[in-house]
Amino acid sequence: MPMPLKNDRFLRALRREPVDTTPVWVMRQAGRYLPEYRATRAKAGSFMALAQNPELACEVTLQPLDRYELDAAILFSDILTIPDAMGLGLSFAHGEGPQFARPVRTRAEVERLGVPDMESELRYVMDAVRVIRRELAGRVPLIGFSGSPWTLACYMVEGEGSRDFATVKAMCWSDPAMAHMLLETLARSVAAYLSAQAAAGAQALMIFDTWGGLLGPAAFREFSLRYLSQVVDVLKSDIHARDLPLILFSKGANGHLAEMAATGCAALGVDWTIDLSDARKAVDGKVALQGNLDPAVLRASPEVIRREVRRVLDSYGNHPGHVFNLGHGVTPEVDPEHVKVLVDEVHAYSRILRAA
Ligand code: 1CP
Repeated sequence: MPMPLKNDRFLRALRREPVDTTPVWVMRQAGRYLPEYRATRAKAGSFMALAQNPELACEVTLQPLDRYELDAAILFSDILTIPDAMGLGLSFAHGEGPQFARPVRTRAEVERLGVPDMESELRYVMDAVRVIRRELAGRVPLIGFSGSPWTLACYMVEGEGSRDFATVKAMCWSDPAMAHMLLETLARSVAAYLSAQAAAGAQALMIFDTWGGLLGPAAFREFSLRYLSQVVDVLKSDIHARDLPLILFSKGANGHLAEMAATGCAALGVDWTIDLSDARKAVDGKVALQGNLDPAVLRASPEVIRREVRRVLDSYGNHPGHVFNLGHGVTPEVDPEHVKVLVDEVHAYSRILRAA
């Protein structure tokens, strides 16, 4: 029998139920800004060796929880595990950006792609989920995650990170049928991947559509939102995932919050370019919101961090359904003490807000 949760604020907030204080976690909370993370990665030898070792992946997942009063853990892995399992050959050059040995460019290459087998080719991810759930022993809930079909396609076609992902966008315009074939395979893979993480013990699920905002409105609907929606539909009728809250995060797509909320997800991640009060109006209170402090604020002084945390909490106001987070991942040069300032201020100030 799994242990009952000692801290369920995060899950309660996602269900828009009342909580004693606003739950908080930080995107990329396990990462290069932590010296203990860098030490474990050095021990593993490389980022992929770390991600593929369930015990070490568990160790780095728990590191930020030992430092800060976080209300959720997130599986330590990467969104690019799916394309790697499809045979594209993932590596990280000198711990920097990702690179694929075999990017997908032609129709034949798209046709050859299949949905990976979750309990063999991606078994290391499911094993990590099982080990982390055991070691968490009910401290906080565990978030499983995937990239969105569109964001995975960006990396698979480009072959590496990029500012504009012009190669995949060119494919969308020059051969839309081929782009859709790729996105269909990815949507089935993402749904199967998240279902398998739910079966292994994940307690909430999040989809990162980091590059949704590169698309204009019509293209966003056609190449990103349509497939996010497909994944939500599959998960809603999936025996393992149907009771888990699902968070969708499309960075730079604040013009689409209402449409995204209409997919039936539980919550939306929000970047820092919109006030949460406006985001709440856009979704009409129908989903929870997660966000949205600008990660660059963590480079400022503790006084400024506290002030900006309060600004985000005030903007959401005293309503149910807020999970505090950054608007994107914490960056490597951030002082770990500044993350503590953020987490503690979220809890302290949101208690005051509730009492007011
Ligand atoms: O050497 C290292 O340590 C590399 C840094 C790193 C880390 C810490 C990478 C390479 N991936 C991760 C872990 C990771 N990636 C997590 C772990 C859980 C957490 O603590 O949050 C998660 C959720 C991701 C998700 C991820 N990977 C996204 C989506 C979220 C986002 O930040 O937009 C994306 C786009 C990636 C690709 C990727 N993997 C790694 C890097 C440096 C990148 C970005 C490359 C680029 O800029 O295009």
